[in-house]
Amino acid sequence: MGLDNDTFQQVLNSIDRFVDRRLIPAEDIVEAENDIPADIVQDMREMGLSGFSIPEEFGGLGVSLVQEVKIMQSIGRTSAAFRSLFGTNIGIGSQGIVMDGTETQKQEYLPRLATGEITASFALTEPDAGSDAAAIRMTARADGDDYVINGTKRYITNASRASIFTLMARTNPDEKGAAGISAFIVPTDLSGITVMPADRKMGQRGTKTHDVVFEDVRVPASAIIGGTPGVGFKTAMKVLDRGRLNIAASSVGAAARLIQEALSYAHDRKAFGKPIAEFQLVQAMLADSQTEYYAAKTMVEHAASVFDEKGKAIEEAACAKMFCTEMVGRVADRAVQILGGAGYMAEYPVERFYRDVRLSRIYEGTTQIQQLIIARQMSRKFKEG
Ligand code: COS
Repeated sequence: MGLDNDTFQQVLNSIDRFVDRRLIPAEDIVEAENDIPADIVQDMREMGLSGFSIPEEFGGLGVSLVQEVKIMQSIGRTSAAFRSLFGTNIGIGSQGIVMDGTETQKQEYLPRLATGEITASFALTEPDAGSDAAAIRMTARADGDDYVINGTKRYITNASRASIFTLMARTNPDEKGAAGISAFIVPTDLSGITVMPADRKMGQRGTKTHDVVFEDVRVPASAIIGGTPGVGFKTAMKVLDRGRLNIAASSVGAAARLIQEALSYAHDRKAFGKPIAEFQLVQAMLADSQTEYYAAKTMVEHAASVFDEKGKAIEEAACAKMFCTEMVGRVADRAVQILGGAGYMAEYPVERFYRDVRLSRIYEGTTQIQQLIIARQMSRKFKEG
């Protein structure tokens, strides 16, 4: 499964080089302009970044999940905006189609998602349904051979860049929970769809999230992912399990960058007549960060190997999401502390990373939701004996 080792190593090396030479030098522009320059968007497409998780038969690279988390660690070393641009194509926006789509749906959408010609956006969250995803209210009412969609989605990443939404809506109004939900592929240019202005956020400048309002949006029944109504919640959960490994891996990448920034500063900066890297209290912070980084890296790669082997890794993905995102929060905090006053200044990347990584503990399932998933899996296994 995935690419052979030599080919993969070449891909990873070229992504590493691209991150170092092209993306890291552009971080300040993204921060200042709150957008990614068009020439970099084009270069990212040409690198094949939109399609590495999409199977080869549909034009992607078809990497394994272990390989994917290594790529995401590399990309995690730079601004979250870059990952966010193609992240919905390789992750939560496309994977519902990859996992549960019909052959026709795969043929129609995956090749264009793989090249980055079109962008897919994942539309689950609503104003009154975040952690309790099964509480969504958006309706998709059957009308002849069509469904008519009404409601509002919230914090939808890439909504303004997307050509399609993979969207969860309630097709059975009598069923209040998960069983009444179906997943749809909805072209974003249909009449009745309004993408609201981009949200203003604490960090992650250059990423775009929006409310999206649906008023009597008509789609054919063939837009239901996999063709079967009532199983959309399960599709969403499977997609999120995989997506959580992506977030975990990019957190590991962000930690690597933060440790590098802190280490480099600690060797440059002198106090009391010597580099602060020679003081044991600074060394303790560096060592704690490196140890946690190593544990997180090992965990996410192992969780991905379980997914590759068994086709799912619900508990492992939740453990990795929780540990890696909490870890990078601590690493970012220590990096600011090591840089001292400089760490609070926008001139140094740790200030931006500190704000950017805060979201990791929230999106694609908060730490508390991961705890709930892990404990449920533990109890289920305990009861099964
Ligand atoms: N894979 C496959 N199926 C799954 C699944 C998974 N990971 N998790 C749940 N399901 C299935 C269950 O097996 C159940 O099916 P059956 O009724 O046939 O047994 C169904 O889905 C409902 O599951 P459950 O009862 O566990 O649903 P809950 O409403 O209790 O919700 C949580 C479960 C809390 C885990 C879910 O709402 C969640 O993940 N919330 C966070 C949402 C999130 O991450 N939002 C971020 C938005 S995207 S950026």
